[in-house]
Amino acid sequence: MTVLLSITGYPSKTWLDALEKALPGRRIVTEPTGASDPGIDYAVVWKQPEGLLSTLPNLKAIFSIGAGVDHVLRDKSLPDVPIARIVAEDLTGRMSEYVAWRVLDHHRRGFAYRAQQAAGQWNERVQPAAGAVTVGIMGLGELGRDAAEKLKPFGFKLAGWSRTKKQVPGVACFAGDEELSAFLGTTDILVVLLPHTPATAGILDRALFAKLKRATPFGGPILVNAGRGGLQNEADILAALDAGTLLEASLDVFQTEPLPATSPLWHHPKVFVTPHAAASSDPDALVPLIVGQIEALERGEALKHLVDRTAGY
Ligand code: NDP
Ligand code: OXD
Repeated sequence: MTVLLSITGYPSKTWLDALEKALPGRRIVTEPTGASDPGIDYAVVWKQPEGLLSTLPNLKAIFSIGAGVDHVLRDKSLPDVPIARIVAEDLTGRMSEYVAWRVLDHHRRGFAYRAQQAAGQWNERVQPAAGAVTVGIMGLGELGRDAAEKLKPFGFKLAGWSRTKKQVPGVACFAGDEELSAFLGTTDILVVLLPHTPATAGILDRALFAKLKRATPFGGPILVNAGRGGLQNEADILAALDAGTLLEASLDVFQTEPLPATSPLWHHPKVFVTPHAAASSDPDALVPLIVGQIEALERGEALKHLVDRTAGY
């Protein structure tokens, strides 16, 4: 059995080491041998070169090393084999830490206090109670539901939006295009944990920001996007921040990554930038899960966490 590891834009050595450790005696390669390598059974990928996987006649499955699969599906010549993504306590926990961190920083007026500290100002800001604030989560999947659970103990009001209707205790659940405006109208802090699909591309735009609750306890709505950069229109975010349609934003993902040095987002006083680091994929935690999936498939069992290619996630 041979596994192809194809990772671009991301250090791959730690993944290679972890795969070799977890699959002793098996062949792990980082590129096919020849144009049409018949020996490769499985591909473990992040942004694999387009067309690469279609050259492998005996490929049985593709494994994304992340929760998202837009980086896999952008290759329009993918072979017709199952694609599985990561669903893991480790990755989910990291994302919920990021969400709690950003929501609490905005809620506790981190932007205002950092600016005041820089100016040497002692000035207590109005601090709304958590119970007076609604955190609206776009995407009530593995990550969105866990983030909601982790925010609950602080006492925030919670809302969530998904494609199909969900029942999550303590979360006001909205679904579909028809309920998007109602969801946005209840939201003070918008947390985005959607996948990037044809249906969600560019969804975070001027029109959407205008539907967020205006009279929030902070004086305007706040955006936190850790989903994908392709969800957001960055010119619209900047215009909304400058017009006050958005008060502040925390962005972990960008239309172009790394974020170009010329982007005004880097230096905007109302923007907090992290380098697509909200929930890193840790090979030590995730390789055992991928190897477990390969072993299950070899025993004739079904793969878990399969991707619906038509829906795009
Ligand atoms: P899931 O597939 O478990 O959840 C996706 C959620 O989005 C579901 O609730 C789904 O609805 C909803 N959704 C999808 N399309 C639409 C739509 N058109 N309209 C409304 N809702 C929609 O994914 P995860 O929670 O595991 O991950 C979410 C995303 O987070 C990933 O795809 C990835 O892009 C991003 N991510 C970012 C990381 C980072 O470090 N910044 C790390 C890991 C992930 P339904 O429930 O009805 O299917
Ligand atoms: C992922 C990511 O999809 O890290 O897991 O972005």
